[in-house]
Amino acid sequence: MRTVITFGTFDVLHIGHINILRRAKAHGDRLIVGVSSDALNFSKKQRYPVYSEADRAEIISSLQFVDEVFIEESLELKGEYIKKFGADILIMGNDWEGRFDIFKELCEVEYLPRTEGISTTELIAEIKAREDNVAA
Ligand code: C2G
Repeated sequence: MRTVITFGTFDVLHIGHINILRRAKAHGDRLIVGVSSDALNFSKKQRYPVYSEADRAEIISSLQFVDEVFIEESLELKGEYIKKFGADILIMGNDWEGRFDIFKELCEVEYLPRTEGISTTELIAEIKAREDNVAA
């Protein structure tokens, strides 16, 4: 049994999230996803996600290629999570290229190409722009 682990906020779920989770699962038999906590997001980005951590975790755990979800409380705990879940490989999008190479002593680490042209930030901007058009 080969266990894959990945991490992310997965706020306002979109096709880029689906693509990376599907491709992550294809690297093994079991996919574990660490969904970053609201507090972790606030400390990294000075804003809270649109969806709460409970809703984000629920949405991700309902995807057919996701086997288990937990809340990622701190970026620094990745090594502990890798050990706890017995992960054989850590997968991240290539916006994180090189950032988690220190965990190569614990498991394989691979970065997959991001899906072009979509992000939660752009989606929020797009929705806002449409609202402004309607209002004008
Ligand atoms: N992603 C992607 N293509 C996109 C957008 C995101 O492949 N167009 C990938 C990212 O590379 C990441 C995952 O989807 O691997 C989750 O992305 P985010 O929700 O933006 O997560 P992030 O804020 O990068 O949190 O411990 C790490 C953090 O929890 C990662």
